[in-house]
Amino acid sequence: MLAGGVGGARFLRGLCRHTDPRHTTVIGNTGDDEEFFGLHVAPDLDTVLYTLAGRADPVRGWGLHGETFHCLRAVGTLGGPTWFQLGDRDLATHLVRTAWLRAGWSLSRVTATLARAHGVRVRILPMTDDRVRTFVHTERGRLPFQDYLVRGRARGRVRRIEVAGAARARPAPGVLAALQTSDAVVIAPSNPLVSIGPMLALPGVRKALARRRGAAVAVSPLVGGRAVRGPLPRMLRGLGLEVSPRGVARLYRGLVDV
Ligand code: FO1
Repeated sequence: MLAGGVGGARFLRGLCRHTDPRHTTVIGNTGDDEEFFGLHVAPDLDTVLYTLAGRADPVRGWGLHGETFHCLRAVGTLGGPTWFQLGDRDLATHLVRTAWLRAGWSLSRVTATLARAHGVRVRILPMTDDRVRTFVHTERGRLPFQDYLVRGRARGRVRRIEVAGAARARPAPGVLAALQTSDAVVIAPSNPLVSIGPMLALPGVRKALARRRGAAVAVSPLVGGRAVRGPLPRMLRGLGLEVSPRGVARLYRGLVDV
């Protein structure tokens, strides 16, 4: 399964009730990853991890259930930025991830180690171990994804989505093999532009999907013209694309059967 953040993670949780988690692989978007206070934050991978571990905040969908924000408040009193809400226990994830990455581990190894620590048996693969960064171009300029979504509340007409670094990045070990050899591929009801799009922009991913023999199914993140979550309708409109499951299907033309 290819998945972004909250919508993808919740769908995956449902899917895993009907599949053997040990035979399920999720490929997660890392285009949203950002550095805060020198720490590597991987929101989509963490949302998948926390959701599958049964520890995600049930209302927000991201972050940990029962989280506290003492550190963030202390940052605020010192005059530091607080627009991206990093919880106290969530910070532990970013601390160990950053330490392991600095020690030379790949993001794949970090992610697998965190999944084991949470008792998650589904295989979680980052889409790439290389640095890929999604930027949203609006009339307000070129914004890193979290700046656009969280700090700027997805304001401004979207003109272009840029996935910087994708052309030179390699899919993480196991990604292309999973797409080629699995019985079925499911594209989760995630944002096709900024969650799934960065994965499709990696060399070899589109080809692997187009050539595979088993079923490939995409689930629309739009229901009744509204997104399950997030600013997708606004983004599609800004780009002049149809706000409907058909509009989403067009983005996956040649890649999925259903
Ligand atoms: N989303 C928000 O709308 N506001 C936040 O302050 C915020 C903090 C945050 C911290 C850790 C994390 O893993 C995710 C967080 N998210 C927050 C969600 C995230 O911005 C997006 O939902 C994803 O990047 C899009 O899939």
